Amino acid sequence: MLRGFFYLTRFSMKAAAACLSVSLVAGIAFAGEADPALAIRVNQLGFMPLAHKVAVVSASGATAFSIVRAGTSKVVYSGKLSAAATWEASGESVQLADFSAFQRTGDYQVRVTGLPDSPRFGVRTDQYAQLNQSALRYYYLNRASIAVSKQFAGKYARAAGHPDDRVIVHASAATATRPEGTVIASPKGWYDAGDYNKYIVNSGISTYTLLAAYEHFPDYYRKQSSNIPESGDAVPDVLNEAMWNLAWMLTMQDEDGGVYHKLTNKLFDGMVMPEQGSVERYVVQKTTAATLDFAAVMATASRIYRQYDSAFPGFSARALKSAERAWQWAQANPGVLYRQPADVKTGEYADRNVSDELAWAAAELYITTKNDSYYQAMRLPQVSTVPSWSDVGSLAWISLSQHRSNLTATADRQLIATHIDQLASTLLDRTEKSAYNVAMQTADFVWGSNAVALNQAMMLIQGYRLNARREYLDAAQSLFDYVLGRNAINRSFVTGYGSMQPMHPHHRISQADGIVEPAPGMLIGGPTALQIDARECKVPYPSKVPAKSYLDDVCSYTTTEVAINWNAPLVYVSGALQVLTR
Ligand code: 9MR
Ligand code: 9MR
Repeated sequence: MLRGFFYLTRFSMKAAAACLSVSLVAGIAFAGEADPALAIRVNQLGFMPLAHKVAVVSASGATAFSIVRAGTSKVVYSGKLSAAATWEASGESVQLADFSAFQRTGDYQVRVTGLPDSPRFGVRTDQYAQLNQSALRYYYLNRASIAVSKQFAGKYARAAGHPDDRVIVHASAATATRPEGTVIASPKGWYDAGDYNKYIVNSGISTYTLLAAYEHFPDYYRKQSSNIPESGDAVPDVLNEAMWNLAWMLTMQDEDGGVYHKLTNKLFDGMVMPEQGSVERYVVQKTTAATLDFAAVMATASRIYRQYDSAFPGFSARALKSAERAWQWAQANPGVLYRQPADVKTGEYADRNVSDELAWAAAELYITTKNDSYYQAMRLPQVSTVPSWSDVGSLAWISLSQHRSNLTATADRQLIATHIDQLASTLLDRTEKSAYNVAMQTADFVWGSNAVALNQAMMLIQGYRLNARREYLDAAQSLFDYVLGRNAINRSFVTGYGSMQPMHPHHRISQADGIVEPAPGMLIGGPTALQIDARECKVPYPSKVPAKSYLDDVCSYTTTEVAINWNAPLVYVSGALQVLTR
């Protein structure tokens, strides 16, 4: 099996990368032989000097590794490989090279005798600042209803799309005061993903995660500039960016306090630029999930923007009032689930259980108003879970933990700490038992698996912020490494970063703009064995194994799409590691 490796010891990464893409294009694996490009996997962006640093090495019988200066034979560190073990999600037998003790800045590669060197990586004190900035800029580049100008986007400049100033109330959303066909204005917001629709449920967790990044690391984000039109004003860019979506979300509240589930075309737009997209757009059905997510985000925004009232006059008060009206609507309408109307074919975000949304909204309203009745309305399950668009319960624990020294006597501080710590410790336990040293398990390879990894990292970071257990931060680092190349296909899953990058995201702008390189800083969905799009792909998936079931092709919307809820934890985690590992 290792035959191919011996003469490939100095096999350059570029050649290896070329080989891999050729094999993918041709749809053939290296039959019977381990893929040389897969020998040593490492975070291809690199590390902060004081970070936990681990590479994954295909088991080859070797027992030692070294770190060399990139492109040379100058050994700067040597260590022992761990015993071989199998990662169930990829079926591979691998060893770990832990070089955390090596802290010198520079550019390096991992070397194991008999294997091709790892991709290059850097060690620097500001290693994640630029990625954090690009990840945030993704939101600017995907703003609806505004042109993206050359000054702020360079070659990614584009015309305005989807003005959404004349949106039609769909039959499913009709009321006596806004009958079917009523026209409302609902501009701004971010495009959800590869498609141009705007969905409140997914906006909830996405906007919250950006607001939490600011609320947890205000000093960092006050200094961070992301070169957007608002840069240089008195407001941190992350809050300026979030405001673009908050302004849209406010328009999605009906007069009775309920919130429309989505603003959408009837059919997905083709693979066209925004300005060529459909102008006939609808607001569809008010739902309990959308209304509660809205309440949670507006309550959060109200307390965060309070100090920026001169930049956004009246916003903080308006957001709170809107959140309370949404809460009341949800109290009166506790079980209105989304049902896709027959004439609407776009994304559903149809959550079937809204108890977590209720608890999250109650928690944010409690923190912002200090009104105990909200705390009492919060009924969260005993076991906390990793957040996703449909599972937002832990967002309540994140906010309660953040504000735990400033809550009323009603709040059970111990319970809050226990919930954060239990989840972090479960994830740490999985990490320590994992052949890859990551919390990701086979069951985590769902649609958007890369965001599962980063939301796990975000929860580990909460554990670390609570009780300073260094292992939690290290386990979060491992998951960040995973999305940047230390994975079963030796690929970075972030556009523009790493030696092997996603080049064909399922993203209408990236497809239609005629530019080869997708804009940097987009996290693509990642491997999943679902393959429900396989029939639309001219090239077969190279593997059915969950952690390897990935196709860098626009056809593969389950593995290469981008989305606001996936990029948000990329912003959060890259910023947090930049701040916490210094
Ligand atoms: O482009 C659409 C993408 O944004 C969605 O996530 C995905 C699932 O809803 O659907 C994509 O649209 C595809 C449609 O579902 C099936 N026909 C081909 C479309 C484009 O690939
Ligand atoms: O991320 C969503 C995933 O969890 C769901 O299983 C899937 C099908 O409902 O939809 C995904 O979200 C897509 C949305 O429906 C439309 N815009 C693109 C989103 C990312 O693929």
